[in-house]
Amino acid sequence: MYTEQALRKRLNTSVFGHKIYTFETIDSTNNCAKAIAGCWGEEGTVVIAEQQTAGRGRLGRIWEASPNENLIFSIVLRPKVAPGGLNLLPLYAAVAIAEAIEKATALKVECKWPNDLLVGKRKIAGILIEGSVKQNIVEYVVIGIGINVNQKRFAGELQSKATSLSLETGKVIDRADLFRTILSSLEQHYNAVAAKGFNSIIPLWVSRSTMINRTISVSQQGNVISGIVKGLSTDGGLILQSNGTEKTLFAGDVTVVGM
Ligand code: BT5
Repeated sequence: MYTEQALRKRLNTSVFGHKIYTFETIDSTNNCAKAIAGCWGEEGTVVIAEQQTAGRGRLGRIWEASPNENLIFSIVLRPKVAPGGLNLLPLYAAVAIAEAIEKATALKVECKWPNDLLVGKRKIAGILIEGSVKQNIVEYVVIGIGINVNQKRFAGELQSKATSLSLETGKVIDRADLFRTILSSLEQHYNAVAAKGFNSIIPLWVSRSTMINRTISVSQQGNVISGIVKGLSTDGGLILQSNGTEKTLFAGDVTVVGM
């Protein structure tokens, strides 16, 4: 079980992780972080757990992670971004986490729109952004992060879709070290995008994606749209050329044809 003290040791951030709440078991770190944010919890507050009883992905899907082997945490942010820019947040988080994982393990990490990180085409991490907008102002954003670290076995459909840092490197990864590296990368990129604009993350994200110019199909609650990925819009949408027209999508599950 993590202790706040152990996580904080050698942490070199100034705002991210200023407060860290650790839990053995929790329903979802995102629920707790949202409750804290709703009570004016400070930017950079982290909620981290060994186990979630209701860990979730988008649209209520389940995030499965065996206890004591992975990283499961959420961060409270109060970005100065218009509601229309919120789709850039998962891209920012994906780039920062990918960079940190590469620094810690030397693995090559790929970004898959909108919120996945892949190693060798398998999902190694997922990002869940939730927030509150009041009177057209972003009140807070919670970034929930699940990373498969030392887990070696996955059940059901995940057997063929998921992987972990340990499976990919053949090593046991120090989770506290990785947590600090990720927090530091998230803070550095946050400061950079706050200064330059959140859409400055787009070229970094694109350079980590193999989706551009590929044929994909995007499933959106039962509807499937196929087309060729032309890039990202300045507000983080996926530009798809489909049936002779360009469409910009803001949500959906992507399958890359031929993968
Ligand atoms: C995500 O959703 O990938 C976002 C996952 C975010 C999880 C974190 S953990 C901390 C925080 N607290 C929470 O309650 N959540 C966040 P989505 O794109 O909807 O993908 C969900 C799908 O990923 C599932 O339906 C499975 O197919 C797959 N999946 C579930 N667990 C996985 C795992 N450990 N590794 C890889 N894939 C997984």
